[in-house]
Amino acid sequence: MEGIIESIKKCIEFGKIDENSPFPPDMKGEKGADELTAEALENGITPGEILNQGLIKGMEIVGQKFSEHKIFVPQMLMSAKAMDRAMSHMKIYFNDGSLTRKGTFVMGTVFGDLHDIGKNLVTMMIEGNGWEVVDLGVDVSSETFIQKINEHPNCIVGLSALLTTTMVNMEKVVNAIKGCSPDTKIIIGGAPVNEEFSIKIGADAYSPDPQGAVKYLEKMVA
Ligand code: B1M
Repeated sequence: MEGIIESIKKCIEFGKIDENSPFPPDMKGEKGADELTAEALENGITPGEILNQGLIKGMEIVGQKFSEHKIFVPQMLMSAKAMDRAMSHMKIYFNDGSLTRKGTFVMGTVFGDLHDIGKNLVTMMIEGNGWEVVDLGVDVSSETFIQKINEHPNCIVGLSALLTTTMVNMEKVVNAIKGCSPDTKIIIGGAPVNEEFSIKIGADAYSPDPQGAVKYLEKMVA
């Protein structure tokens, strides 16, 4: 049984979606995250074990490698696809309450900004680490963030911006959120921002990459 969990972890780490997927070339013809997750469930392995020992552990390795520049965006996207496929078998257990999420993460690219590739990587990593993600998309107003925070009490908020002209909008969003909901934690990221900027605008944290955001969230629920 340990073997199948290890194989699931490996499929996530290397982005092996299913038996037919040609990527990665050295795993061609082997079963992927899709078949192995279904098989593990059929063999009576608990959804919790599959999620925590296989899928999340695999995603942690992906995040670590990305932070260390050992893998790049395309590999990370393949891992996210493998994760998505495996999670399609797990949805039923979240719905019936036998699996629970670690918390809710509300994420968006701030108003004026249409870049979403980095945001999507962050949300995929966070979802893959066991969080419910409410992805608000791009060009998100302060009002929309506040509305979603009200709908998801105790959520943690993530803001992304890629332009020097929209990073200033982050400050407006942070002020608006903190004005209505001072205890809501906010993490920011995106190419033009840094730790110093995050402190200046009153955000609670900054991360240069998805893995840093995952670690911050983990700290919040530890
Ligand atoms: Co735009 N663009 N763009 N663009 N674009 C940049 C950002 C730019 C640096 C290009 C350049 O001039 N060299 C430049 C910004 C200059 C500046 O502000 N200093 C720029 C510009 C000027 C523009 C337009 C104004 C161009 C124009 O129309 N004249 C326009 C603006 C539109 C708008 O937003 N209102 C524009 C438009 C576009 C496209 C629509 C064509 C497209 C976006 C498509 C899309 O996102 N769906 C686009 C793209 C693709 C880029 C580049 C080429 C790539 C951005 C990207 O996706 N990077 C970019 C140049 C570059 O970076 N080489 C550029 C890959 C992505 C994985 O990285 O988003 O940084 P990134 O995310 C990282 C981290 O930052 C971090 O994690 C991710 C993974 O490591 N991260 C977080 C991000 N958010 C986080 C949140 C966190 C934690 C970590 O916690 C919450």
